[in-house]
Amino acid sequence: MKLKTSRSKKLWAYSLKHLAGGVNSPVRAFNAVGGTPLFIRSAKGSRLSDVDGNSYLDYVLSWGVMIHGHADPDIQAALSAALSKGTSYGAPTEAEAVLAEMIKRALPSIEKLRFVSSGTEAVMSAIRLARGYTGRDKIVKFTGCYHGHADSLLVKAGSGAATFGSPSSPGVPAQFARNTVSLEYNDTNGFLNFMKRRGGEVACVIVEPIAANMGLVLPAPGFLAALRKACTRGGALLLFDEVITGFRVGFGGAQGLYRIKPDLTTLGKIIGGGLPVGAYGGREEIMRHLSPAGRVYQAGTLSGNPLAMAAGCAALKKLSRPGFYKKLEASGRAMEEGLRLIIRKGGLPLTLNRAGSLFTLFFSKGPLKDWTGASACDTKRYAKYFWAMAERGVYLPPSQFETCFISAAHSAADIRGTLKAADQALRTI
Ligand code: KE4
Repeated sequence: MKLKTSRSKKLWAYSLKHLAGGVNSPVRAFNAVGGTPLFIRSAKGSRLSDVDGNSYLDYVLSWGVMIHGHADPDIQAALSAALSKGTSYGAPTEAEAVLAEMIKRALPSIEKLRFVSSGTEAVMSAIRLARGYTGRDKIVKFTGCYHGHADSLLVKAGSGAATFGSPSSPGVPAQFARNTVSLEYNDTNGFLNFMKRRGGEVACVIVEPIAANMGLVLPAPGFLAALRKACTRGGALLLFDEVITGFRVGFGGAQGLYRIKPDLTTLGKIIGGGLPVGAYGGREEIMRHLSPAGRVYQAGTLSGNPLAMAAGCAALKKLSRPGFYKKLEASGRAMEEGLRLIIRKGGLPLTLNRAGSLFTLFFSKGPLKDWTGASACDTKRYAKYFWAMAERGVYLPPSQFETCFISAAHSAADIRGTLKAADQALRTI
């Protein structure tokens, strides 16, 4: 049945008058799936409600932030208590150090950290720190990985496999892009060959240890270990961008899961409990180069904001409870088993990748292990699937190149209902 979207349509026309592109982040404009973006009125637990009164099981969860589900009572209570004391001081507070200590306990590779206000700000600052610490300019990233919109990272792969990049956005100076090379994710040999030739110029290698921005793509066996070894050997820093995987795939993040110790880590999303937070951290002997202790400059008016710190502390406290990730894994497994059954029964070329409570159904035969594969997906059919699921009360990421997230608030009945909707939706597209 067609969705009622008259109020979303009205608000879309209104937003287009005042906001650039009608949105505050491009993916929300639904360009990849067409139609009118759904305007959300409220959210609770595993559900979103839009302004036309439609209710959805939410698998975007604010792009992975809401691991406890929406409007979690403990996080709300922590926020109200903080709110009664004001909202921002621009001065040190106890909560900043408390949250930092909680993060350090979970991620022992982090000896010191700095809070900022977004994942982009965390990555941008970590790159500057890596360059300041090593005295080198070049950085290595992997095609299909997204690390926020800092200039050095809006770079597409060079024409030759391992040539330095060119801007992937107007406004990024070519000379910035020429300091970034974008290699194929999971191409261990290609990476090692590059590092053999140019590793001495590289300040840092930045990677999503589990890639979640081309759809979900897992690291091939040995890939992350090869990055670690080559960085150690060549004097480059290994930067794990765990903005998505941090506290998502386990309390110790992907670095805990794969037992790889990066030199620097970036975090975001979950650690803010729904408020704007990013963080970057690593070995003390690197972090001491950061102002005011060192000379690498970085600052921020709302860094360590008291409300965000209170929400982050409450979110992480709940994550550290025994059995939290076991329950999330059970939900992820149930979703995977159900979708694999549907894939076997149906005739469509589909591939499912899953890591814990992260999963992506690719409209492609697969296997899906890099951007070359992901970019060949049938995005038109994905768009039809997106709307067929929305009409059945399931809100998926409005792009094939994003990842679905499950929260602790998703019940077994929610998962079953989602699988029923998927089974029906896939027969209609
Ligand atoms: P933010 O600046 O959006 O807080 O974080 C940037 C970022 C950094 N690193 C990784 C691995 C990320 O996934 C992100 C942002 N993720 C996207 C979703 N894939 C945010 C959604 C959006 O851009 O609106």
